[in-house]
Amino acid sequence: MQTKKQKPEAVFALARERYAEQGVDVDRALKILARIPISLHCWQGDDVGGFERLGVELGGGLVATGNYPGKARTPEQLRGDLDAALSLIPGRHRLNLHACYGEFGGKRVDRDAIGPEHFRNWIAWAKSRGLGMDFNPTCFSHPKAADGFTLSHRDKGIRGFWIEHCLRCREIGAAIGKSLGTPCITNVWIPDGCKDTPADRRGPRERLAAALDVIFKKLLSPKWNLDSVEPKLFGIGSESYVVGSHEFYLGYAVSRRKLLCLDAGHYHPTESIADKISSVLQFMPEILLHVSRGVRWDSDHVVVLNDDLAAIAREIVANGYLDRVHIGLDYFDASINREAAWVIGVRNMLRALLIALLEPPGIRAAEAAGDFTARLALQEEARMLPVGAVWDHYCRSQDVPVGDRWLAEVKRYEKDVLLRRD
Ligand code: RNT
Ligand code: ZN
Repeated sequence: MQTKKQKPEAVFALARERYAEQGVDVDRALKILARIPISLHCWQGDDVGGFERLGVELGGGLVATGNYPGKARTPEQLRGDLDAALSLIPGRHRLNLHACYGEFGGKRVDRDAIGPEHFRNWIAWAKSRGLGMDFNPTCFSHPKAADGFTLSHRDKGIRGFWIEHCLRCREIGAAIGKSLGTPCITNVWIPDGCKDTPADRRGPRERLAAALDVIFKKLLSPKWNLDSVEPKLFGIGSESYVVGSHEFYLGYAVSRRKLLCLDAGHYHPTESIADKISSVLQFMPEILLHVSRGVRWDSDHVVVLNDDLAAIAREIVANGYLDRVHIGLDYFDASINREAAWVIGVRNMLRALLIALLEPPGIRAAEAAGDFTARLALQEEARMLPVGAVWDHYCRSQDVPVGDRWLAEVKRYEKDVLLRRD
């Protein structure tokens, strides 16, 4: 009779054999998976709130619906929540921080006055956990962004304010990268756009290109900071016109040698970013992904393991782009436990990568031989391969909960920590 301990490993051994029959080396796949960092977005922990206490609502067309109890209200709470989530996720990852999460010691420090010192605690926390960090200017939820324009604003003073903010964010990014010994990706996204048909589409785009050129003028070592720009087709309140559209930033990133950030929720609802990866990588060395899930008009639902996600992961892995594609998550759901939202999204991203790493080579071989019948047959058969047993083994070997056991941990954390906050 098998003991409880032996049984799961016996299941894994069978799965490994099954994959070996298909020409897949499971051990190699798991070694690669363990080295892929996912950048965890801090903003899922408090509905994109931050710690500035400006008394303004979430802006820029970003909406976090729901009022699930227990959201983090202090940096200590948010770091505690991130620790709790990370303990349920296999592998070593990164933290993606927004500028509005700085710590200002009760003082009012406006966005054009922030510096690395306001992020000291975050950097120390990341260092002690062995995490890399990424960074973002916060060009929304601010009185100077109230009319929906920032870097492309017609008013020179307002434009200058946001330019200064972004300049400082790059310096903070470089300070972060230097402290942690891994480049920080500083990603610029701005909400600028119009609800209704604009009379001038050209002016704001000319102003945005000029503002970005000022922001990126100072060269910073790519060892510490990498700049990226994030397009969007339309947003809530910018349905008719977005200054920083896909074509705008594609052209900008190619001509200025910047990273392009592809957000899965920023395109037409039937358009997938998976197909864009091998297109844009013909013309730029690296890109950033904001993995998200669009549903109808919302671009930021929790990432689930669907065909869209599998296709994104597959394009990265099958094309050998793991060192050129930086993977970050970007969603915010305030209607469910926020810890669970993080854990579900990251575990799904990793599972999608695992599926891609375990793809039977026969699929590509069939295509190369011109046998499209076999390609489709093998693609569909591959769906039933025992990836679950491999994933469970991976979680076990990384000392994180197997299967839905992480949920009990989240519920315990909710009862002991989160519910005591409200
Ligand atoms: C908004 C962009 C952007 C934000 C974060 C909070 O549509 O996706 O990346 O979600 O900066
Ligand atoms: Zn995004």
